[in-house]
Amino acid sequence: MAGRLHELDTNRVDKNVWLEFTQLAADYKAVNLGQGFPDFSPPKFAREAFCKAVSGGHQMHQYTRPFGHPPLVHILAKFFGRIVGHEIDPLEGVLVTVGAYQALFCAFQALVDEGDEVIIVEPFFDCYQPMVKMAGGKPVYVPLRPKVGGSAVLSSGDWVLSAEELASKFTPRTKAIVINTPNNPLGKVYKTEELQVIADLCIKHDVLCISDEVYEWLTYDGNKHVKIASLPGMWERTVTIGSAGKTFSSTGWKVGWAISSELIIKRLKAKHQMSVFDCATAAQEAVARGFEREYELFGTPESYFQQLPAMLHQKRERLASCLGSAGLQPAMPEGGYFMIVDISSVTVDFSDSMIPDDEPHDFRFVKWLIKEKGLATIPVSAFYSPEHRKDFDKYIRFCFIKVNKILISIKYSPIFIVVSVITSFSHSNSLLFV
Ligand code: IK2
Repeated sequence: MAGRLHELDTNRVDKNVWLEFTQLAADYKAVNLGQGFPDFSPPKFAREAFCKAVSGGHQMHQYTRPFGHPPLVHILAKFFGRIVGHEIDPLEGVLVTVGAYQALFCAFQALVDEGDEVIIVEPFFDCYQPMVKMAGGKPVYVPLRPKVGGSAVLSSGDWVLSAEELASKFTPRTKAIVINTPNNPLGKVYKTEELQVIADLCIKHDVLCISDEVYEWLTYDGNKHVKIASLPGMWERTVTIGSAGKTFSSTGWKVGWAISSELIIKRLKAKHQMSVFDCATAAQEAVARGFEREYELFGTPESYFQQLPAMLHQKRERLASCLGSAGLQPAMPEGGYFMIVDISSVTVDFSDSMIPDDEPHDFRFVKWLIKEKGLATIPVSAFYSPEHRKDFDKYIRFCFIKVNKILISIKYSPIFIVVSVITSFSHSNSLLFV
């Protein structure tokens, strides 16, 4: 037996940016603007719904319907049917999963076969690539790039796809494309015209679309989230993925869903049945009550889907102003709760911090920032394929769904002074961080 155990390849647990940087932030007790989760509770109505579920009848503590708790699939079908302009069968067109993460996993497992090519738009949520590979597929990358010409990149909307480059990635082996709007880490909210280019190619080449829309309610400055499934000819070929964690600021509940045609959902159900089978009943019950409330209040000022982005808009401004007064210019996110900043003007001496030199620059920079200055962020090249990582290793990502005290603390703490120092020194391209 010992021999067998020796054979087990522990390297198969890949390095993971979340594990690595969350641990590092904890080890150094850093102010954590890294991983994307709120450091405050879900809204009162959601908390109360959860408590009511837990203290309710015995059924709330037992298995529910494996493909989704009935009240939840019914309200999701009703809610999203109204938005997408398509009748959704609650039992056949919706699958409830353990967070959006498992919905992604089921989608790749169900739809990608050995040798299929899957186009992934970069930067992308890091699990897409390994999940495509696990299903036997081949990831094919196409990057969003900052618009060339003009002045500095001011908004996440300045990151665009080249229609020609995108078209060149479609081959007879292409099975699916994965998009994420609003995008993590950029905050880009795709415009209808941009989605139309993608939709036209999907229809032309008979390709499926996996659309990760976990930040769908979080848009700013009048930008509107558009569902690619709502474009003509796209409903049948799109899997739309959502997350209660992002919707109701409750990432620990791990409730997500996939919505699509009956044919596609049937295939996802088969994977779900063989992996997870059933999701936590009480959490699903609470999410159902949350959506029922939001259905009634939709578009009114009382709706959480109005209140959360309004609150986040202020946090976005606050963080941008802290960074701006330190001379760092963020690409203002149109959506989501992340902001990326170009660090290329900052020169750092890593030699004292024992940071390995075989890593991308942004990884080294973030490690240095955590270890030496007590501020945790996330390196943006983690959201790129190994092939393109080197071209995008000059950005770091800040998460701004944090209590104001934390955001303000950046401004008044030594960290902020350090950030200011970073920038003032960077202007002369000299370096002194002591
Ligand atoms: N899709 C995207 C684009 C996500 O960002 C996430 C979750 N979180 O990201 C943490 C971070 O970037 O710091 C998911 C899917 C997974 O969502 P869930 O938590 O519902 O599984």
